[in-house]
Amino acid sequence: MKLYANEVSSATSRVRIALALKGLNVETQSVNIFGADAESRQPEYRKVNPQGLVPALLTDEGTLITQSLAIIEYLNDFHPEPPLLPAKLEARALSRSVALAIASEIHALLPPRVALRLSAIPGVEANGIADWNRHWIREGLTAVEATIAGRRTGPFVAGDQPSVADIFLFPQAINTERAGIDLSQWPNIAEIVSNLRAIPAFADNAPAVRK
Ligand SMILES: N[C@@H](CCC(=O)N[C@@H](CS)C(=O)NCC(=O)O)C(=O)O
Repeated sequence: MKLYANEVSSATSRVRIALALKGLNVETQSVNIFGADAESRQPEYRKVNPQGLVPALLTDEGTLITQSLAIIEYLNDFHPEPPLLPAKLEARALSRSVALAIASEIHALLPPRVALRLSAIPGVEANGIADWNRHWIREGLTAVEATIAGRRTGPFVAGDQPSVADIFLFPQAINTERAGIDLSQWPNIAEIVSNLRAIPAFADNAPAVRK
């Protein structure tokens, strides 16, 4: 298998965490995603992934899988241990809900392509983009906190084992702190993230800081 990846990308970090939890090694091809003429925007990479995004996973059968949740569910089906979705139906749904709340309602508003487009609008400055990012992070994580408050039964979002919800939460939480936002305002998230930091598969695969 080959993973098209970027070390700063939080969506790639999710897949790296899942691979580490499973103990799987894959070949990695780094794709630059920053700047108007980034490699990810070039026709060559669009032939690989028409969305021009990372991560993307090329399976041993030669099939390309895009979107981190689909990639992680594929890996979970391919190599079932340890399971990355809880056994109980409601907990499985909660885990996917939280993963999607982060991927679709927070992260989707923050990546390089969004910043690039915002910066092309006359009058929008770098601090305006930083403000935009903090707004969507705060609104999104406040909703995630309310979603999981009272429903947690263990040290993680949905149960006694890390699941896809934790895999999506961790990189977002790391980037939230890097944006200067204190996690302590969301007590459940702060506690879960502190538990996840103690697990090497998470700690070793956080998104890198952009140089
Ligand atoms: N929903 C996608 C998001 C993928 C995504 O936005 N990846 C970012 C890096 S974290 C990217 O490739 N960005 C390139 C760009 O924004 O131009 C997933 O979960 O895989």
